[in-house]
Amino acid sequence: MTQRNGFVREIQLPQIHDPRGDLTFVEGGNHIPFQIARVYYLYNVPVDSERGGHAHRELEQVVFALSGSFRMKIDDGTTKSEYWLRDPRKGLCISKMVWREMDAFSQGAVCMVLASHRYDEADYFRNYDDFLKALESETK
Ligand code: T46
Repeated sequence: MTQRNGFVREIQLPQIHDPRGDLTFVEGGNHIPFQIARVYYLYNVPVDSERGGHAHRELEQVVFALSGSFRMKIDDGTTKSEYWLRDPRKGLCISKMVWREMDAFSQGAVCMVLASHRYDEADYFRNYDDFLKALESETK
């Protein structure tokens, strides 16, 4: 773990360097701060695509660029930040209640996500104002 910024932190995975090709591994219960319930990946992403645009009530995730690069824009309701993912050894761990948007995909980019829960549409805030209202009610 290399860096913290509120609700987001970077996770550095090991790399086994080898002239035959590099190898990186992820161990549940070791590198990832939650039990992995789901893995999904984005591929065949058009370079002008914009994804995300939502927050999650409970879900935590670690996002990797396995190939190529893209930008993640992060908003915890108070602070906005940007992360460029381009190293398959480095994941971005995103807590619950964080608004995220993704863009600037390079040609052939592959994004892999390790998630703490199975897919549940009811876990999403897809409306930014609803997300802000929920944050406000949490702090009351
Ligand atoms: C995030 C970024 C990186 C499923 O049926 N199962 C799944 O596991 C997922 C993730 C999605 N879906 C369905 C739900 C929607 O009908 O696939 C469609 C697109 O899903 P979503 O709007 O979540 O896709 P993205 O790429 O905009 O966002 C996803 C994650 O939800 C999000 O948390 O950080 O990838």
